[in-house]
Amino acid sequence: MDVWSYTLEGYNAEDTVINGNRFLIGNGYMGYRGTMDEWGRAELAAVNLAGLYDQNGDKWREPVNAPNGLFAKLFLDGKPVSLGETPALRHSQTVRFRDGLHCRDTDFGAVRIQSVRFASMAEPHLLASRLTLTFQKSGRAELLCGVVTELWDINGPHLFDFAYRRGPVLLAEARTGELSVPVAAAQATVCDFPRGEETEENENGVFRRIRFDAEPGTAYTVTLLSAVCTGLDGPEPGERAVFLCETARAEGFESLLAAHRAKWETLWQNSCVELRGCDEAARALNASLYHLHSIAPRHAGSLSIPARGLSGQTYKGAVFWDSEMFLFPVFAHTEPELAKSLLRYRIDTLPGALKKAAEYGFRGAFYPWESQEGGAEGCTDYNVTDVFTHRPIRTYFRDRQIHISGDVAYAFWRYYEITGDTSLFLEGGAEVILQCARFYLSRAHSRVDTDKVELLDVIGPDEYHERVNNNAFTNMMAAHCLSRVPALTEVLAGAAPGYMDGLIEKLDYQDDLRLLRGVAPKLCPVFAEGEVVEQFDGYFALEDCTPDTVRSRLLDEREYWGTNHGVAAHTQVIKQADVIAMMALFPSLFSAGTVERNWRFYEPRTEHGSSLSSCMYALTACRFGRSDLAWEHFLKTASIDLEGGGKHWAGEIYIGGTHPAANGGAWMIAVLGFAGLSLQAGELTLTPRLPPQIRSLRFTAAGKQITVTHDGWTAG
Ligand code: IFM
Repeated sequence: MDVWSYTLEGYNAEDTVINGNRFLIGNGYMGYRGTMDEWGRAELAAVNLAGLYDQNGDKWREPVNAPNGLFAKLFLDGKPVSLGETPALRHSQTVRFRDGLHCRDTDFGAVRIQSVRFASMAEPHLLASRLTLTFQKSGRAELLCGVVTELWDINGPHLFDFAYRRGPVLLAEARTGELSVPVAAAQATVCDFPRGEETEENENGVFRRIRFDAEPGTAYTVTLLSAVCTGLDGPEPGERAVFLCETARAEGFESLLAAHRAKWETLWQNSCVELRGCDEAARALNASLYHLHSIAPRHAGSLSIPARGLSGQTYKGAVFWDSEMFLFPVFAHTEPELAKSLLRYRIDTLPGALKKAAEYGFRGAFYPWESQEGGAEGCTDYNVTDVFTHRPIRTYFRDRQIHISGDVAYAFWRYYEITGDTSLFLEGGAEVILQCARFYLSRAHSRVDTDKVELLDVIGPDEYHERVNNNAFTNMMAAHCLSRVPALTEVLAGAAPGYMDGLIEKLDYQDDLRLLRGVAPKLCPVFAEGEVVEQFDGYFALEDCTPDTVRSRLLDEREYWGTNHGVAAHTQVIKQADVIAMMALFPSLFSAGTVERNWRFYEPRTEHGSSLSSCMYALTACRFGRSDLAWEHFLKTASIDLEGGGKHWAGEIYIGGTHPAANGGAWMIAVLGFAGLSLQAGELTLTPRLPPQIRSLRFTAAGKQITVTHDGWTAG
């Protein structure tokens, strides 16, 4: 098995959506779905842009899809040749992980179409594709290439006032509806054979018709180069896109490809985890890291990653806690600059978090549950649609999933712990922590009778139980956040004398400082050695049953399990790791025996209805020395996007796409779980617990080449 690529033979129309995700290419600036060159809106072809959002009327705000400048459709003797429309004798689609290439090879009998496509890792605005057409018999061939502006949108349209330019480079320009941000996509073509050409524009875009007499046995090669720029990148994006296409054409496909490959190679140097012993797992792990690299915002110093990456507009293109808990750890260990970009996004969006807290009547920073541009809250009050009534259901993710602020603060602290670098605190990270702590101070309730401090009416990671009291995970994140303030003061006293005093003064924080020292211990969930931690007040009194029992009660496959009347709400069945997630994040607080006891209690009660769940179970199984129990969770997590797994619907809302959190989770299980890596201020230790299926793991950490086997580990 080639562990560096994935190929699917044959064509099945039903897999079109999944394949769009599975074969996605991207470079952090944009994602290009794994669709055929000749496909369009109906097949969900899309160029998904990072960080640019638009709201159409009162529909959901979502990221913008750019016009598709890699479109090319062949007509042979006047008839279209298109997969799905034209019978194919043979078809295959491949994604190559090592160098980020998408390849298709379709033999239609009369003609064979092959293409190689990439989203340049060297030039974030550039897409390139090379088509090779080989004919069986002579005929009149016409290749319609161009920039397609008929776009797939979930809550669109988002682009208006299209203007086209024809010439050696085709250009489509438009502006977003809400903020009038210009968006431009250009296309240049290169052909090396005699042909006739003409250009045209219509309501679907701007096109070039390339006509030629096809000779049997001859391979005709056409290179398509497309540049995408927006008003967020700088002035005159249209001119810039045309210029980039012209420059790319002068440089040539081979040279562009070489630069792209060289960049990919450098990315793998630091991040590659060579897994020996199980090819299936090795390939799934490579695929996971491939997806992470394809969506990592290296072009920006301050940007995070949406929950469905750049595979489309699902989940409104929003940034969730997934970024801090599942993506940040990979980058913090392999590419700290990128980890900083993810955290800077939270620094830059602090005003949005302050505003949200104030809107709910609290002080401090309440980060959006679904964060969009500038920290705008994308999560709506009605986030799921009921399959029976088709009415929106009131969900409380937006208002009650308050662990998000603690998750953000946790990641800032982890960055410091892993790297020993305090610079992010001084860039604004310290202020983020202080404001998150302030939020919990104003959100918590103090009980007169018990002297306990409580967080009431919240939602933990398990979203099937809404509006519960004292969710252990949430209380722990809040307590940790509060306790970071004195810890930070101590760290910065040495690293940046006077900085905290200035900040406390600036934020008028003296009273909060006095309060929080006493509050943190009272908020922290109570747990006893070897005991099962109750997920929230009253959880143990709920009906004790399994996910299968709950599933058997569904009246509709797509029915939503959560909310007040959901099938899981009154049972102990949980959507995803919750108490176990807490134990994974705070390993030093729980003994191996306690973790195992909790694992064995909660795992059979967990639906794993979120792609974030299995990773936490796998990590904790490693902690109590049972990597064999972790193995299935690892495979499931790592292969989710190859298998097209994960949930595709929440009620009537489409939630499909790639799963960056699981991709990051796969790395965490392999490196932090199986190899047991721990980095503290750049100093590493390893506690290997390889499962029997893995012979060895090799990866780079702290500049050293680590090899882990069943006999131990070496660092070279
Ligand atoms: O952040 C997650 C959440 O925990 C479960 N629902 C999906 C979100 C995005 O991945």
